Amino acid sequence: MNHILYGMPGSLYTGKVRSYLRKQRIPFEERVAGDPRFVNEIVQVVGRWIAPVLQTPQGQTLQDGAMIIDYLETLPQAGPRAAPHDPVLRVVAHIFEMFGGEGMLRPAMHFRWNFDEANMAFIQKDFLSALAPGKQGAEADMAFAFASGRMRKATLNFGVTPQTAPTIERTYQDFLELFDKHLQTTPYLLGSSPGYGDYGLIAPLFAHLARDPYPAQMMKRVAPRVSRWVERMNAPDADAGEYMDHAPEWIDLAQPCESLDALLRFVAEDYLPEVEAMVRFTNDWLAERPDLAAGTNGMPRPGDRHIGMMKFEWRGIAMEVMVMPYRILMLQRIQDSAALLNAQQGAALRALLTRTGLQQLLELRCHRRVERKNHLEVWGPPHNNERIST
Ligand SMILES: N[C@@H](CCC(=O)N[C@@H](CS)C(=O)NCC(=O)O)C(=O)O
Repeated sequence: MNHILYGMPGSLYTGKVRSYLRKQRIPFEERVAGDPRFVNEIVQVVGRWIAPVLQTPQGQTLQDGAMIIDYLETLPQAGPRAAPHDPVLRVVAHIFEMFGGEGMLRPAMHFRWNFDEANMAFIQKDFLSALAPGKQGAEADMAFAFASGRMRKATLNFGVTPQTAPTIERTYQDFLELFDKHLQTTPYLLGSSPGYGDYGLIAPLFAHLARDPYPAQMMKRVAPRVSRWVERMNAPDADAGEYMDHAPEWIDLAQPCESLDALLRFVAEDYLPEVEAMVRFTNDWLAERPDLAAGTNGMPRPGDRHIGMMKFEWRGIAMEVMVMPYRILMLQRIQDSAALLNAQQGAALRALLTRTGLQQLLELRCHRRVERKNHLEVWGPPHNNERIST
């Protein structure tokens, strides 16, 4: 039996896992979330409706894109590992994994849900074929109204409003230009094969930003190399003929790479303020709940994914967004990989992050770790002897 991937073509996080499975040439079968086996069996096991879910040939059920890739990395594969050999590059890869999967939700959701004239006919058909296969008429209309209503609400809760939209559009275009420039010399983010960073970035850049009609056209116009990278990320081979033999196996951080620095500076401006605010909010939230049992998430409905709404200033604009413990888990991945570095590597990483404005990513910590249990994010035990400060 093959691995089975449950998700849908229009799903952001499914795209991350699909791309990985293809790149590793791991045989798999994809099933849509409207498949009765997902609705009747998988949702019961996972405890909530969420995609992607991977079922292994041994019958194990795994949820969450990052956890699924971590599991698949332990298998003998045909393709390149997601973790770069250089441990410093690995930290950089996890920074882009977090930024792609979390920091880029605003442009992804904005360009999907706020361009109805260009997008809606496609999105409706695309959603229905995956969520309600075979359904028509009023039943289909109701299914789409429910799904799109939820996603439009989520769009607002991620911080996409009429006040923030013009800046989201402008800065997404900046990102496209920077990434396009970077791809001039390398087919993947950090060299000749895809890594955690590419898998993070493909999440928003495939289903939403390369596939929905309005942003797809924009990507082709503004950043043809990014559009090619999206194709490449879905190909089982390296699909990088245009680089001939010029691309480095891995980017050498000992040499200046201005286009990578520029991307990291973009992450610092675009996302670091939100990470800072999230850690502060979460530490206050935890301080108010000193008795929260380890292994629980403290939510009235355990399947809920955000602990509250926080305000912070984003590029000079007041922004209000959900605070999601999952994002703390992604931050921990960066910090855990940084903790493995020796003194020389640590110094190289600090130099890179200091010159790009991201040094705080290594310092911002919550008073309790986020762990995963029964397919949910839960709080780990309180740290012992740790200075509590917010
Ligand atoms: N961090 C999770 C996020 C999964 C996620 O948010 N998936 C979306 C689809 S792309 C979903 O299931 N949304 C349903 C909902 O929130 O109701 C992962 O990587 O698996």
